[in-house]
Amino acid sequence: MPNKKTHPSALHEKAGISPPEMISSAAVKNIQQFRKVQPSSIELVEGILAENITSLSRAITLVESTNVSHLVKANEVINACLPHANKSVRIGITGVPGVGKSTFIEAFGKYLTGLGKKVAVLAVDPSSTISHGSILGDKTRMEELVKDKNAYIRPSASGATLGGVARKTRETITLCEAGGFDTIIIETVGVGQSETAVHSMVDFFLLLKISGAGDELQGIKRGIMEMADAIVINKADGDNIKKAQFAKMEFNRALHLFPAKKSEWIPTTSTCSAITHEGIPEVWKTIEQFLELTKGNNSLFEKRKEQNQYWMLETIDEQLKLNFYNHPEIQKLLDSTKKSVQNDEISPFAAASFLLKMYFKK
Ligand SMILES: Nc1nc2c(ncn2[C@@H]2O[C@H](COP(=O)(O)OP(=O)(O)O)[C@@H](O)[C@H]2O)c(=O)[nH]1
Ligand SMILES: [Mg+2]
Repeated sequence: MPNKKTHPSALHEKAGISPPEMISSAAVKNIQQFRKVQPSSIELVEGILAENITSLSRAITLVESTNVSHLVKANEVINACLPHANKSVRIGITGVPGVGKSTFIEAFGKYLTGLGKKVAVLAVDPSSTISHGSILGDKTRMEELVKDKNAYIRPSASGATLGGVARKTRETITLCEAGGFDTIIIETVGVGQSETAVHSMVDFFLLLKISGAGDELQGIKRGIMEMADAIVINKADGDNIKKAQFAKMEFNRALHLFPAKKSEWIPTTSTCSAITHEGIPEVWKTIEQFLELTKGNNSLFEKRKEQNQYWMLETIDEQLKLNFYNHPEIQKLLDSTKKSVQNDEISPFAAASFLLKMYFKK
């Protein structure tokens, strides 16, 4: 008799049903994406040139990495981006903490994106290594600019040395320019040597100030004023307008005491309010005039060439030092040699030449 099974028997197992999903497929996908192999340098470059922000951010992270294997890849990306760089206006902004740099950059940046520009905001802040980046807090302050799809805000790279932070920022400029940003704003904290570093990577250097009670000129480092292409007195609003006007006059007088600039640009002074936006468009007008002059007499490009040479030498300095101090033999000898110097057993010069000899022998 043929086995005609028309109904399931209790002796037979039912067709199984798949167990309920314990892990959501979305989460799995997320994790898999995370594990995805890192994009190649060619993929990164393609992404950057296509103005893809994720690719840009990834490339900047690569540049900022201290991992030696990343350095090779970062250099590949930068070299491929170089022919597409160099076509933005680079603006440095400095001023003591509290003067209103972040608020100013938010207002100024919004004004520029309103003109159809693509604005990248970078920062050089060596202290951020310790304080975990004051600009991180700023990023929340630049609420409007953060949301603007034509703006890109990148907190300061961390690094043990200003030279290191500055080099990374310099390379980030190249990446941003290749990524289609035509206006690069670099903020620096108004302390230490970071102004010099920023001044060496921008076309236009803006010093932000606020008015005091008649003591405007006190406490400003002469060198910083000398570097400025414009001094802008911020917070010229409310009761402060008159004082700001007065400060502007004072600074104007002081600026005349400095020697003329190679570019033939005569530094300007003005007032503005980052809150009411009064005077903000005028700052851009000044920069446009500056560009017209310095492009016309070629000093803009001359300056950039000089800056490139400067950064080449800076990078050599930095890499040599890094290599020296990371050398295993030197690391072994450094502490004991320092002690010997401290105990007057050996002169500092003899000690230095001993260590250098050990280094170059390798
Ligand atoms: N009244 C007035 N306050 C301002 C202006 N710009 C900035 N501030 C305020 O000054 C403080 C410091 O500003 P911030 O942008 O953080 O300064 P930063 O440290 O130079 O970046 C904040 O409380 C701002 O709201 C301005 O133009 N007018
Ligand atoms: Mg700030």
